[in-house]
Amino acid sequence: MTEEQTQASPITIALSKGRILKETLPLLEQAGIVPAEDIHTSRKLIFETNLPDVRLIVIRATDVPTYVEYGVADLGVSGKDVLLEHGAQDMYELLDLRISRCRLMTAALRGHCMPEGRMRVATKFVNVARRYFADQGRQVDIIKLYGGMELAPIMDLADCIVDIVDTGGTLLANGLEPLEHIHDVSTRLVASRAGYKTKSARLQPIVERLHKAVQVSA
Ligand code: PRT
Ligand code: MG
Repeated sequence: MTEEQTQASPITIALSKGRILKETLPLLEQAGIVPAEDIHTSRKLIFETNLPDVRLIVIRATDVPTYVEYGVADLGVSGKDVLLEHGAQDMYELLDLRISRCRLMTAALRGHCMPEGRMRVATKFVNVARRYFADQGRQVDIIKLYGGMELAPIMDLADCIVDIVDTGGTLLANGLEPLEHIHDVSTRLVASRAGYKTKSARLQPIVERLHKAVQVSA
């Protein structure tokens, strides 16, 4: 892109759909960024805002790092769990938005001992799990699942799971208990390194306003 095009193109912020979105919109509003229509009821994926040069895209949480990494989105709002799983290299973590907080943990059937040798681990966080157990020198077979991880130990598909825990209620309801803490999770504002450099003059005021919004909401 030429300098002129960089100046003219809108700032695009990629938002994670679902529970993160619900907590992101009030923060954006506090920062003076308001979607031109109701994101919750619309089926659109791109939204203009009250600011003529800022638009929002609303996508699957796991796709946000990809849009940012390729420079298609200038900023992204993404869970730390998603960033860890994605790898998120060449990205700046600009702010901790302190919303949608939870923990990445291992969990297993209550009272069950872990096997001595190779362990089967069911998770959608395959990269996080692989790194975590490798760092500990533990031998594991990772089984990729897309949801309902709690079922895997019950059905003896796996010895343990790596999943998100908040209150612990879901684990409890399924006869599981949280075991090891892998990482604290909250939602982060990210930018691609390359993109942030070229548009920094326009991005910095937005980041600054969001920073203030986080402090006000804390
Ligand atoms: O669900 P889907 O596959 O469509 O998309 P998604 O899971 O990517 O999106 P969504 O809307 O579920 O949001 C997920 C993001 O929210 C995660 O990436 C986290 O960054 C964040 N987050 C915060 C959570 C939770 N808290 C949370 N409690 N994501 C999921 N959970 C689930 C968890 O998977 C488990 O089933 O809630 C259950 C545990 O909660 P407790 O309170 O019972 O322990
Ligand atoms: Mg979910």
